[in-house]
Amino acid sequence: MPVVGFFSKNTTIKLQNEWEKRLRIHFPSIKLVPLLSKDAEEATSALIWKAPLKRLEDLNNLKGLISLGQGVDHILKNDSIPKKIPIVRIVDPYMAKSMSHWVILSILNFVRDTYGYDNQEKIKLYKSRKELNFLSLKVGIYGLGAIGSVVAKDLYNLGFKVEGWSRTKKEIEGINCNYGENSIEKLISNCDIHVCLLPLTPSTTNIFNKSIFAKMRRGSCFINAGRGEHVVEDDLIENCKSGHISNAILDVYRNEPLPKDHKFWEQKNIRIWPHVAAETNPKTAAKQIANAIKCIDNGEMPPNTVDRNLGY
Ligand code: NDP
Ligand code: OXD
Repeated sequence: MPVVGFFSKNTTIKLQNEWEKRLRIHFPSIKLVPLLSKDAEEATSALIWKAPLKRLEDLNNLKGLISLGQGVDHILKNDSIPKKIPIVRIVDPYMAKSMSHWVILSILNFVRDTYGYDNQEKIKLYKSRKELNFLSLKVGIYGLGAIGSVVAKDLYNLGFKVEGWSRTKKEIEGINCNYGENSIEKLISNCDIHVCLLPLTPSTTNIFNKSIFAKMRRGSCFINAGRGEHVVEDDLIENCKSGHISNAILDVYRNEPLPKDHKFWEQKNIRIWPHVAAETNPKTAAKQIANAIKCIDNGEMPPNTVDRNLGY
């Protein structure tokens, strides 16, 4: 019977039971135990989100780690995890679609000026506002992976011009795909809407900074659902204040939950979402996680094991 140590940011026994129920559909003998409990000392794998990573050092039977999300930065920030322990991530088409819906919602709110109409409604003002012409807007998608490639295709199918950026070469019908460090410049200067769907690695940390914002077109819209550490927050605030960035829609922050006294809350053209753009869904993700646990127990390399050298 494989014992799996479980930890999620909102660890409740209810959530753990929900995962156990879903996982048992695919692997009936799986047992989930709280990562911080004595029982976890038996665990051969751990299913975790933002766990206290020191705890892993006590688990002598541990053979593999599984992220409860698509990102693994919350695990890789501890570089003392032995290299022989595979780190597996979720890759779920449900999450990619869910993210796509959130990005589309954010972009359409920008294009149709939803927030302007919300303000007019408060003062009972019945008046048309300037609408942007979507045919002349170009969207830049930073990161064309499991999520970014789906978002790019969906936006193209909605009629937007889309340009993308990744580390290695990609071919996606209808999308102008750039790759490699220097080609980020093309997206920065060619696009009106910038969507960050990158993983957090040493090469992508603070990538959206003063010098990059300065090269964006005046009035650009900036959307971040990657990680908070992709953005130098003071540089974003400065650009939002000056109107160089006309709207920023954020789902992720350097400190989560976003502290109540954070300047983002006061900045009227920054919209705050509480890291919900694409939440992990036990129903759709359970099969691949059960399979990963099986592989780990059999000493096999599970699909979607991350490359520790690349950091994603
Ligand atoms: P993938 O690993 O599938 O894709 C990452 C993409 O980023 C790839 O296209 C990769 O290029 C590109 N990339 C990585 N490093 C660089 C670099 N230095 N320069 C240029 N491109 C780079 O990740 P996912 O699509 O599954 O997820 C992306 C991120 O989205 C996650 O890591 C997480 O941070 C975030 N996320 C946020 C959620 C939310 O609710 N806010 C939900 C889920 C994920 P290449 O293809 O060449 O390797
Ligand atoms: C993820 C996330 O990485 O929700 O899955 O941020």
